[in-house]
Amino acid sequence: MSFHSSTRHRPMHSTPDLFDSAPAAREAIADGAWLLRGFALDQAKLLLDAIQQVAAQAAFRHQVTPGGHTMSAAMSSCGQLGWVTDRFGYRYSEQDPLTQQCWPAMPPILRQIAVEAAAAAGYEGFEPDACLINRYETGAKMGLHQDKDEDDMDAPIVSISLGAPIRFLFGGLARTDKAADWKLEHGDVVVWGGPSRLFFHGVAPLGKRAEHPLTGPVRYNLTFRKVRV
Ligand code: MD3
Ligand code: FE
Repeated sequence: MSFHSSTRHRPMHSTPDLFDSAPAAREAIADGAWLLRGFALDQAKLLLDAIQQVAAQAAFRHQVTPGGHTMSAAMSSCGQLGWVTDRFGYRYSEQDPLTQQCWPAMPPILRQIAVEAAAAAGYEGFEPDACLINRYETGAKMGLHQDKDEDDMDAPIVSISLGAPIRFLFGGLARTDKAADWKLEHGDVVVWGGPSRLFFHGVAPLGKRAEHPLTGPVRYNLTFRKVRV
């Protein structure tokens, strides 16, 4: 995977030419979690096209939580399994409840970048069977939660941010652990494995002025998961 050199963090006096041939920068942001700034930048347009192709078959929808709240982020899924919530609970499902059809196949361009990002973070052989797609419009957010509906807790989760920037929050294994605050921007990829796989996390409301030339005032987040062992 190529890497946008201007997004690299280099020591102030290092020689740019030497540094430019180094592997993509990875920043440790928690125990087992790596931030790969700009890892998906070169492919961003293709990824956005693939999202639209998925959404043409499995429309973005605002799901309802078991507590009766309508989620502010709209969601879709592709791959073998999609994540569904309704009044009865959360679960992974092989069918889209809106169409009663299988979810669209995971576009190869999506799978490929997720597998490459996992490997770049030290998780070789990642085989995602689900890709969840979140769409945030102005004010949309996601409260602090853990991702634990997957059977396979050894596999990492890979997340790709596209479009408008957002403040991402993550804490620790307990809901009350102090949450750190990171800005996630277009093209950023985060790989969550090891202990961080079960850390509480969420995103602050998409800001009124947050936008990106390719998406306008909209942010997409892709998360790749291995659900079945
Ligand atoms: C840390 N999505 O879909 S991505 C989700 O920006 C979700 O749409 C957020 O949380 C979003 O479940 C955050 C970053 C992320 C994703 C999964 C994680 C961080 C994670 C799983 C475990 C720990
Ligand atoms: Fe999550």
